[in-house]
Amino acid sequence: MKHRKNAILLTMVGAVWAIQGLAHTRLSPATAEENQARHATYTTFANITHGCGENPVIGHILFMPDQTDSIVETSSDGGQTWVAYNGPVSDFIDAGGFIRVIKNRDTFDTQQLISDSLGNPIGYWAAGGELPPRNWVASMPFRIQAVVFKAEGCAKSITFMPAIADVCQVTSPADFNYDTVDFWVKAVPGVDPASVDAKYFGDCTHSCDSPATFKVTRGESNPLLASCGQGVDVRIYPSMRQLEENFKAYWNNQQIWPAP
Ligand SMILES: [Cu+2]
Repeated sequence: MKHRKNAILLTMVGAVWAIQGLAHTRLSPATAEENQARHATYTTFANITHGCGENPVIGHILFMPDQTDSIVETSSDGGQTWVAYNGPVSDFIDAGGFIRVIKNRDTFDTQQLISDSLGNPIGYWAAGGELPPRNWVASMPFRIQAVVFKAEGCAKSITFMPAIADVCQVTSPADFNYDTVDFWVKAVPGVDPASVDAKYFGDCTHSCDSPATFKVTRGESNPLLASCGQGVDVRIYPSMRQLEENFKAYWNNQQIWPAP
């Protein structure tokens, strides 16, 4: 009996460790349903749960895939395997995924919008504050523009994978590592893991190729056409070009991160 109790206790301790190990920066809530109402948005929060090793988080940057040259993939087996889709995401959705930042200074004093080349707001950076390396959570609130699925498109869901960096030390890309910055980014296919570009995907000492997600499912009032069969799940994430362009914070026209 005593052994059994110990075994249960050990299992519970193991579970707690496992949960802590998984506590990367994620969105919550991370799911929503199609909403065709004008100006509809989904409210969510980026929750930062730890620093970089023993270093506090002093800056945070998040942006959505820009929907122009982002990588679009589809899955016909419930998300087990994904294949590149050779077309724009507008084959599947009318619009959606742009953001509105909810003003707040809970963790960081300064926030600025990041826009795509067409002026659509796709993200923000925040700085001027500090999240201790452990046992605290920063909750960054924002809204995501609601998604409308194209009636003739065959998507039954779309998952946005924003790119996120939690910055602990201002460095140049050459010094991105476990102690200086946590990246929550979907790795771009075809990029050499040993290259500088791959540094945007995260240090695998802690976690790499580990993006946050926001999944929107098709509404019941907009059923798939019979010609779509079972339909496909779609996911979209930033291209290498976008990562290089948007992983930058400017203040008074000066680049403040990464260090030049
Ligand atoms: Cu983590």
